[in-house]
Amino acid sequence: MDFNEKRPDDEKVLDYLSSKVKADRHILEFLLARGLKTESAIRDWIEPEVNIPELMGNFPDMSKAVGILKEAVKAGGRIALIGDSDADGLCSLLILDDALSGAEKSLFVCGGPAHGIGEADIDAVLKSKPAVVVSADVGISEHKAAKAFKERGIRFIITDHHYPSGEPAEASAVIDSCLSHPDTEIAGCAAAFCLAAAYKLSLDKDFDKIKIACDIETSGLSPSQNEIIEIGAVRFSGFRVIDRFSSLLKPSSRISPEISVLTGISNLELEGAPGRVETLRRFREWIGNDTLIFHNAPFDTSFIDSEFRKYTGCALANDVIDTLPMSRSCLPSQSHKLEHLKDYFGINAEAHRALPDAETARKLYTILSHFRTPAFKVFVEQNLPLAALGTVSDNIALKGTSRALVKKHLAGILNVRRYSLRTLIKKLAISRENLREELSRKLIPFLNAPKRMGEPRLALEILQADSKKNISASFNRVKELNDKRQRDMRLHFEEVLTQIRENGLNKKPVIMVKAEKLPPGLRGPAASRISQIFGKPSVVFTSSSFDWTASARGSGRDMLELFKKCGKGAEYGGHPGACGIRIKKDDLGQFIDDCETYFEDMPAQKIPRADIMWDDWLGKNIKSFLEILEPFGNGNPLPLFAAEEMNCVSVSQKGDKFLLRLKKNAKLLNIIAGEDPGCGVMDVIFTALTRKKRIIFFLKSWKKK
Ligand SMILES: [Mn+2]
Repeated sequence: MDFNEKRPDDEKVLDYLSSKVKADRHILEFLLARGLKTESAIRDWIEPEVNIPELMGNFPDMSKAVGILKEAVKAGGRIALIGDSDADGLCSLLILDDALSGAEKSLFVCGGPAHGIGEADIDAVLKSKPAVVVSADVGISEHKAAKAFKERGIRFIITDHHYPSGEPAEASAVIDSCLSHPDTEIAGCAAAFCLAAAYKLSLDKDFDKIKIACDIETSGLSPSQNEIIEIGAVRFSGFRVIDRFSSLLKPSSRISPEISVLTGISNLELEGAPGRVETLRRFREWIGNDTLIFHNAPFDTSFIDSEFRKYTGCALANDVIDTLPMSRSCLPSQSHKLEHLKDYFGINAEAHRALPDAETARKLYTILSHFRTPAFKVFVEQNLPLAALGTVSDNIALKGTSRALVKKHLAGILNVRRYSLRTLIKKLAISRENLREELSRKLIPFLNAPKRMGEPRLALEILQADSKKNISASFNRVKELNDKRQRDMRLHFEEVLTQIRENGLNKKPVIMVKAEKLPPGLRGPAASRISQIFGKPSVVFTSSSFDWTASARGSGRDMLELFKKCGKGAEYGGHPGACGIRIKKDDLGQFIDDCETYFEDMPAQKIPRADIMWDDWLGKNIKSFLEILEPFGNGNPLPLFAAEEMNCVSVSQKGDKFLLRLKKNAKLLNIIAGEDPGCGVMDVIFTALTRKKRIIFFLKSWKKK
């Protein structure tokens, strides 16, 4: 049986981590087994934070995009927002709409059956006579739209999270996570949130003014007795870093071991440091008359002032901003140490050397300067839950930012003030308990129904409604569509399943099925269900007069790569886990053959390996363990436990499942298994599911004795 083998130095790594991170050793062991390698990655997992400044900084075009919006709004120009018509696109539109409140704007959703901005959509947008068009959850492959806007002198900002098929569309600014940081998967609405939040931040009148964030390291606490040993500084304007200054300063005597530990600077390093006088003069010249920002400014300025006087002949005369009192006034109940604030705002930076701390002070200033204004705080509270909802709806891998969004902010959806959403949550009877499941089962399909059933504009109509009167009609219409969607699915999906079983398609490494009667809008959901049922990648085709269109679900495999390899001459797009392709009728046979060969040549997916030994957990509280690791789903599968040599006490049959009672060291384990293993001693790999607070187990493998 294939348990994870412990490597000899794992214990040492665990000892180290336990001393650094406050968490149960089993959790640390589990996260190591899941491939989290660094202390900060593990800390982020245990205490996830949505890192707003870092997020915005990831997009190289952010300043440009914000500049375009500001200019247009100032001139009274109209902003047209066009989004995909699924739940992710709709959430993106709501977020941008909120950020641009007060501006002249029009909202559109893509109206065609396929993903993308169609001709009719372009016409509708142009009719609104916009100065700027912002796309949401769509746009990176929209060459036609980009060209139409450019020809008319309309500036085009793309916010998207898709890979372009071919060259990216030409736009004035591109906010696409796939282009700027493809390693962190985020939803379209998270990309839109970044632009929206950056725009909100930029409304401060001092925002673009050049400032310098600084930090120093010193040989002690007293400016009269100790010295600066390192200076770090970042000159910036808005979100844009202009220049950095970083230098050690040779001290007049050796620094103490305590200071070495505290600062991470050794005497050896300082021996080779540049001279004090020259460095201080260079720094003085570098800062010019710009405003300086420090965290706890009196400490730093007293040192700098004293050394400036001593070595350059004049005092420190620049304006100074201190982020410490700013932090006290906007977060009254927090610790205000730079370290704690970093965690609070989820700012990533190495600690304690001067330049990284200056970098932290810059990010802290950017965010605090607006958190001080209640409007930004409210904006964040109201819109992060929408970004979380879109993340869930798009089945984004639950890692990093996306995990933090869902874990920390999804619950906030119940406090979103927008009338339409509040009404939907009430009408759909969404309960607080098992919120993610409730939203996935009720709200998200409801929002997706209009797109799937060919009336995409209805969902936007509902979400824009602001009174009982104008929401009722569209609500009832969407409800009808949603009911019909469910009926259609029930009706046609059974046929698809029968077709798969009768033709043995489920025995193949990838399930490719032609679902002629399935309404095209149900292709994606059908592919998801097939992958779920059979645990394999699936491709579901529906046909039109000249071509076949398919939706694919990866079940852990990269389907976009598959399309790249086998879909010559076809149009395709999406994410590795969920994507679509359109193929000419004549090419279908060849395509299916190529895909099957491609998968047959790939190494088989490994039998699941256990993440952690259950034996160590006998008698532990597994519920709290699961709560820390939640939310589970794409990118964060349920933990697999291994238990060795369990005694099978009894077996009983329930429907087509078997309930086993296993025992070891007087502890019982109830397992639901697919087959009757016969009694004996067995090793098992199993998952633990929290469903209505009960824990259910699945037997994966066993041996008889
Ligand atoms: Mn999306």
